[in-house]
Amino acid sequence: MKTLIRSALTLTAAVLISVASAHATVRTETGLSESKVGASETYRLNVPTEKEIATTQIRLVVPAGVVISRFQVTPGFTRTVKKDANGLVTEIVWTGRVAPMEYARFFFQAKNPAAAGEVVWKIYQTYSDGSVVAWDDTNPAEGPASKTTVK
Ligand SMILES: [Cu+2]
Repeated sequence: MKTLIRSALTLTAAVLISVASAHATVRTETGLSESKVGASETYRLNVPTEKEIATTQIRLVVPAGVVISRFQVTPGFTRTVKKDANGLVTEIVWTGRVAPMEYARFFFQAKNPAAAGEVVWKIYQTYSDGSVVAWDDTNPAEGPASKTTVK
């Protein structure tokens, strides 16, 4: 009986850990955290809903030096972009619904920075109650920013 309780607790802990680590991330389309200097890359923004209410909006701040060229169609979502004076996309907002236990993926093409370094993707996830989860390293333990090593 004791063993049974202990293994049940271990299982619960494992489930909690795996849920907690399902952060909003940007990776290459094949799931990598690295890419090449100056290359055209397809990136994948992955956003899991981690509360018992739906995600309603996702905002991505485009890192300096990254030039976004094209978006894959994402059914069920509308997209707005902010551009700078040179017409470069600086920010993207997707509005739609990601229900509890679901995740959404947004693919886009971009040109990497011309110099090697770490690209930091800041993601802001809004829930239906208006709460916003910041994946921007403000609190690295709770909301780490996603990074791509460009080399
Ligand atoms: Cu998470």
